[in-house]
Amino acid sequence: MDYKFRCPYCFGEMSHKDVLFRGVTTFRPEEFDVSGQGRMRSDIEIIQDDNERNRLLTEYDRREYFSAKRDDVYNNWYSDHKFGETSENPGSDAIPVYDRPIIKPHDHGTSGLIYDEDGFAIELRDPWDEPTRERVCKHCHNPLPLGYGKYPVRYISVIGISGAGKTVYLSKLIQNISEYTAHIKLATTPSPSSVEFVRKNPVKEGAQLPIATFKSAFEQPLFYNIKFGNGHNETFVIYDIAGENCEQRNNLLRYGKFVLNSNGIILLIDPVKELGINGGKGDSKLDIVLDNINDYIGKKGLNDIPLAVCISKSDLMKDTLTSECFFDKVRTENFQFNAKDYNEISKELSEFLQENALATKMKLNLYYSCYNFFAFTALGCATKKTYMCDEFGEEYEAEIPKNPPNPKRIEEPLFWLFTQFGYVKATGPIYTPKNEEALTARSEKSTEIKELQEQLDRYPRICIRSKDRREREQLELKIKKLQNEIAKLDQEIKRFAQ
Ligand SMILES: Nc1nc2c(ncn2[C@@H]2O[C@H](COP(=O)(O)OP(=O)(O)OP(=O)(O)O)[C@@H](O)[C@H]2O)c(=O)[nH]1
Ligand SMILES: [Mg+2]
Ligand SMILES: [Zn+2]
Repeated sequence: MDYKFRCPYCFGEMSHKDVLFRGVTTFRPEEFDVSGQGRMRSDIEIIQDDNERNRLLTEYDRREYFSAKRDDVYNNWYSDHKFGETSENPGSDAIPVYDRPIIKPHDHGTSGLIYDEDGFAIELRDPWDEPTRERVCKHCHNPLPLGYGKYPVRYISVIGISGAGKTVYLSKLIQNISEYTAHIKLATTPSPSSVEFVRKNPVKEGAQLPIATFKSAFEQPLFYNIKFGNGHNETFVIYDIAGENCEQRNNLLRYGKFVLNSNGIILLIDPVKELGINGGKGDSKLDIVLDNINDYIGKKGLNDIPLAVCISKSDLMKDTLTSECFFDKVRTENFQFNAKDYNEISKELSEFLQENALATKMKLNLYYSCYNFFAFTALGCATKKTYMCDEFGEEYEAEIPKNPPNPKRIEEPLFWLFTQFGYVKATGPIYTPKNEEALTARSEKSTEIKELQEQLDRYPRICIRSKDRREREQLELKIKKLQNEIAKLDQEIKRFAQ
C-alpha cells in the first residue's frame, strides 16, 4: 500500500517511501581516516598502494558523509520564512539532532527501507547497522513524528492576539488530553514533542507562567494520535500561532498557510483587552485579525473551516456570565457531546457578544459559515507577581498562579470540532449563532410570503385585464423566489444543527 501525506511544516506532498532519515552514527573529522591516524584526505591520496589507497578513500568519503554539519535545506526553511533560528529541541547529545547527517535508502552503504507489519516505511539502517526511526520531510528536512503519515491527518490552528492565553491553554489541554478524550471514548497519545511543549511551558502552582511566544519564532507543531473504538486512527497537528503574527498582514502571509490548511480554527479572545471586562479598554485588534485572515484566504462567500470562537480567562468574568455551566466541568452524556449544557453557554455568549462586540459578531457572520462560541479558563485561579532568581542569581519579576490551576471547559471547543469532524455525536441539536440568524431570516421571509399571498388573493383567478395578469404574475414570481430562499435556509439550518 502507498501511504501519501503532506509535511506538517512545509505542506509538501510525499509518499512514505520518499522520507529521509536522521542518521545515528556520526564521525568527527579526525575519525574520517579509518586507520585511526587522523590523516587528511590529501595525505591519503598520495598512498602508493592502489588497493590500500582506494579502501581508505572510500571509507573516508563515507565517514565524511556521515559527519555532523549544519543542514542548509533545514536551516533555509526557517530563514526563508523569516522564522529565525529553529525552535526544535536540540536534544541532550553534544550534536544537536538537526545537525545529524540526513540519509536516504541505498545511499553510501545504507539499507533499504524497513516496513512495519502494515507496509508503512519506518526505519533505515546505516552502514554500521545502527537503526534510525527519525524520519524527516524530503522537502524541508523537518522532523516527522513517529507514525506520522500512516493515518489521516487533521490540522488545527490556535490563533488570537498576543497575551490572549494560547500557550497557557495549549499547555493545559495537551497535559490532560488523554483524560479529556476518554470522556468521549477516544484514546489519545501525545507525541514526545507535545510532551516537550508542556515541559517547556509549565502551568502549575508557583511556577512562572509561559512568557510571550517570541513573535518571529515558529513554535514546533504539536502532535497527538487518536484511536477510535473501531481501531481507526487519526493524527492531529496543532499550531500555536503567536499573536503578533495574526495582527500584522505581512506576518500572516508567513503563517497564513497553517491557517489555510487547517481543518479547524480555535480563536482565543481576551475578555479584558478585547472585550473591556474588568475595566479593560477593549480594542479592535480582534477585528483586524479576522479581516486579515479573511483577506488572506481571499475566498468569495463564506469560509467553511469550523471556527471555535473562545473567550479565554473566563475566571475574570464571574460577575458577568450568569449560567452556572460556565464554571462547571464539562459533563458528557453516554460519551456524547452534551448539547443541553453547551447550548446554554452558546446562547448566552451570542447575546453577550451581540451587546459587547457587535462588529466582531457581524464579521464572523459575514466570513464564516460554521462557527460557535465558547468560554473557558485554563488557570481557573488568580495570578500574582513575584520575584524569582535566574540561573545567575539575578532577581526578575515573574507571574505565577496563586493556587493549583483548575481549568474549566478547555476541552469543549475541541469536542465541538470533533462533532464537526463526525467523531462524536451530540446529545441533541447544537445551537449555533448561524441558526439563530437563519431562523430569523426564515420567519421574516414567511411573513413576507403571507403578505404577498394576501395581495394575490385579491385578484380574480382568471384576470381579463392584461395589467392585472402582469401584476399577478409578478406576485407569483416573488413568492416563488422567497420560497426558494426559504428552502436554502432550511438546508442551512439543518446543516448547522448537526
Ligand atoms: N486569569 C487568567 N489569566 C490567564 C489565563 N490564561 C492565561 N492567562 C494570563 O495571560 C497571560 C498570557 O498567556 P499566554 O498563554 O502566554 O498568551 P499567548 O496568547 O500565548 O500570547 P503570545 O504568545 O504573546 O501570542 C498569562 O501569562 C497569564 O497571566 C486564564 O485562564 N485566566
Ligand atoms: Mg504564546
Ligand atoms: Zn516539509
